[in-house]
Amino acid sequence: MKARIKLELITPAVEDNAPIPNLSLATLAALTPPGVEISFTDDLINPLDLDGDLRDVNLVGITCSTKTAPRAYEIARSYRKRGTPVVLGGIHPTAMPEEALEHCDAVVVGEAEESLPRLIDDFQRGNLERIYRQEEFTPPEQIPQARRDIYNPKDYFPLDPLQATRGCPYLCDFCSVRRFFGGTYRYRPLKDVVEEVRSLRHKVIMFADDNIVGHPRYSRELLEALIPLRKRWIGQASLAGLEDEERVRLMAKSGCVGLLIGFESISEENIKSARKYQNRPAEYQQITRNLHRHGIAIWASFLFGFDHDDKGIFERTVRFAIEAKFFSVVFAILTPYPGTALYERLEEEGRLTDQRWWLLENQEAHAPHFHPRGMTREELREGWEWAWQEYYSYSSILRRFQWEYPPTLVNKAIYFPFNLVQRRFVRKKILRGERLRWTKIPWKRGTAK
Ligand code: B12
Ligand code: SF4
Repeated sequence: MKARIKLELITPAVEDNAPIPNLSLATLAALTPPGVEISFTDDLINPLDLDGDLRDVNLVGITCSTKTAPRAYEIARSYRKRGTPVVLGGIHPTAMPEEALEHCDAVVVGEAEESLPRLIDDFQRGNLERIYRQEEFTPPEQIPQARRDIYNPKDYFPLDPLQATRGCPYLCDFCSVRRFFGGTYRYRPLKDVVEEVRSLRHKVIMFADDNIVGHPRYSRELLEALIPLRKRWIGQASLAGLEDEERVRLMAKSGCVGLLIGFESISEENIKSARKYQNRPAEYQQITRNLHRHGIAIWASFLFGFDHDDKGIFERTVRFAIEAKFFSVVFAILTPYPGTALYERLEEEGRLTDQRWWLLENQEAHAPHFHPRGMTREELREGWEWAWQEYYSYSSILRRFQWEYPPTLVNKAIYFPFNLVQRRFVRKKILRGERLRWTKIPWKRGTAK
């Protein structure tokens, strides 16, 4: 006879962040067998007071990325101290299962569509194992519709996240996705995706796919199926394929209003050494114009610290990004995430500053977590700060506004407020380093070199 149990699902947060609903736990909720009572805490919305009252439940499940690992471990230890068993899952415990097991009772490695029901069954029978791992990647028809009823939509931006595909065939050495989700696109049956989109309450949806236009035939069918649903959508796309004007036109027609695109570097040498072969800097401008012409705003992402970066890279990149008139830009310092080819290479070359840099107190403050080639760590950090400051200066915000293109909804209504909020983010988080919502990691003191 199986015991009825209460399961608490938690998203840890390490800093004030944009309130976007998390798809991981809504997916886990959908995988949980009936008869299990689910509660949910988003640490961003309702910060957990670990010295105060915690929920009285039988089992806790925490999702965990490398950024949130220290907080996830801290929450796990607090629950375990009260005698409540804890399961950790997600991208970081998958890369570092042994480390995660130091802080919890069981780890789910990889996807959980098959593992989670098995884990809950074992738990109800009093047989919890230490590691759960699926034999195969989840067949896409078994990806369930997320259960968005676990969170209060009023706590978040008015948009619904969903996923149509998993996996990525590209080889970018700094990225965790291929090893986690596999090197082919697995795409959910179109009818499942359409049905899920129809059920969504908001006008705006966010595809949490790594590349929503990755698979040419499937993406064309998906875009066509979206047209009659009259949603607006944002998502991530790889540059491969975006030079095709027909496809971009179809994307716009299907409701696409904005794309997060990993440009990563304007240097051809960096792109090659990072094995992001699908990016061709010589085509950046044409692709950008193409998207803008169809009213699709670009949220461009760049990384600094590649081996071919010199001290001039910051100015060259910012100049390029301002001329391209990107709606918004994220500048990140290249980060060796565990389980990536980049991590392994830097470790082999003896260039990591700390093998488990993510456990340092306030990990962001210690970045870069490696010794760059073309400049010192301090110069990389200063250049990165300068780039943010420059891109979100008042003059840049004015220069980047798209006067010449048709005023889309995004362009007209959101551009200035969004960029002014970003400007504030730069002052607070990038320049003053005010990222933390918690202050101590009791089991390890930071020792950045
Ligand atoms: C959407 C997304 C975002 C959105 C987040 C929106 C939101 N609130 O969720 C935005 C754009 C804001 C974002 C930002 C960033 N992101 Co992001 N993001 C993604 C992306 C594309 C999808 C995540 C997702 O929703 N997946 C769908 C769910 C269903 O999958 P899942 O989380 O893996 O869950 C499954 C399993 O892992 C497992 N599971 C997960 N948790 C748990 C918990 C338990 C208990 C169990 C049993 C199982 C389990 O079960 C699920 C079903 O199988 C992933 C890449 C990817 N393909 O996953 C990157 C990814 C997570 N992001 C990444 C990064 C680096 C970032 C940034 C740091 C980028 C930056 N430089 O600023 C920021 C950090 C934001 C922050 N402060 O935390 C990395 C993380 C690497 C790492 N080792 O941690 C990833 C993997 C991409 C990459 N290129 O490597 N991101
Ligand atoms: S960065 Fe994007 S394109 Fe490259 S491997 Fe990761 S998910 Fe694929």
